[in-house]
Amino acid sequence: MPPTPIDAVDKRQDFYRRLGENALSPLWLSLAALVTPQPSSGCRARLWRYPELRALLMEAGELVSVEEAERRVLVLENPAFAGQSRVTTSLYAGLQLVMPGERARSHRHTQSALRFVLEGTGAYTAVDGERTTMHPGDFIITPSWQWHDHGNDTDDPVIWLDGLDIPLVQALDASFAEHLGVVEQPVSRPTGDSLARYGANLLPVDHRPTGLASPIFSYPYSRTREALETLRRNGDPDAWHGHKMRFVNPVTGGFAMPTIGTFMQLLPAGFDGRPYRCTDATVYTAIEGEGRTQVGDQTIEWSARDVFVVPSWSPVRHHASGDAVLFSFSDRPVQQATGLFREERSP
Ligand code: GTQ
Repeated sequence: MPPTPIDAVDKRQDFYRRLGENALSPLWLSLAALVTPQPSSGCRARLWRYPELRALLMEAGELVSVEEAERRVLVLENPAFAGQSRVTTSLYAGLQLVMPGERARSHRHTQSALRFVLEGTGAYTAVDGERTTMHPGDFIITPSWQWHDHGNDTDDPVIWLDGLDIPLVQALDASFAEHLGVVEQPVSRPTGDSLARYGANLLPVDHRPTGLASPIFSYPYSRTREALETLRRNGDPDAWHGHKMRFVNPVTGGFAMPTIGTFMQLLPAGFDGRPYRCTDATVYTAIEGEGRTQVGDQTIEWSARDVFVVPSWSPVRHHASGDAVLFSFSDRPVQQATGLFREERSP
């Protein structure tokens, strides 16, 4: 008997099925979606208003204990990545609440974390044996694999924005985590020690870097704000960014963390920025003031403590009504280290 003739389409279908059975796939069906002419994750611009976030977080405070939650956090999920705990393709963001008297127990993980304090004065986070006191606008880091626990001995709730490289570590499949076994790590250095040692334009004379992250755990807003104010007095803002600075590891001159870049910018009253785009999708929060940011053809109107996200390669224009200060973070260090970072200023 001659073989049954099958047409070319059936032959292909049969071929693709057999490829699948052999853990293979034809590149010609996926190439255009894999290697795109421009960034194409679908990541969307989105605003979270603080009053709504805060109300939901306080509800979480009543419904879930910090012991049960370990970290009482509402994750900011990009609408394009529902259920994936991503605010951008590579980064995670969340809002964390620690109520008066609470302790979030000590643990460590390979993911790096940043905290940007939005509300409450006097709570603390302990990192590597030192407690750092929190004030609104402070930028605090938890480097990879450092023990950290949080506590609030004040009479008011403390709320901060968490930024972590969770999706990035997930992509690399390099997650490790463990609990210390006691709620609080032993305190071995007084509060303020690392800031005096590494954050005063000085370094210990024989200092050798011990890790990739900045040895300064806390960048107090009082100092950041003072520098920005002086820059504002001294000259015109950059036409795209206003007065924009990046947080620095004083040992290397690089970013404060190896995977997450952090920035603070003052937009003077009436600032009307020109369009700018870059390949690092960015999470912003205002610590002072209000304004609006055009992201592509969308306009985001923000006030103090609102959080918004800008996708990769979307044109951004900032406008500020009164003086405004924006904190932001992105995966720029990774993109720069790998030669991927691109930016474009429009006239
Ligand atoms: O505070 O240690 O938002 O481990 C996510 C994971 C916060 C933290 C988050 C964490 C933490």
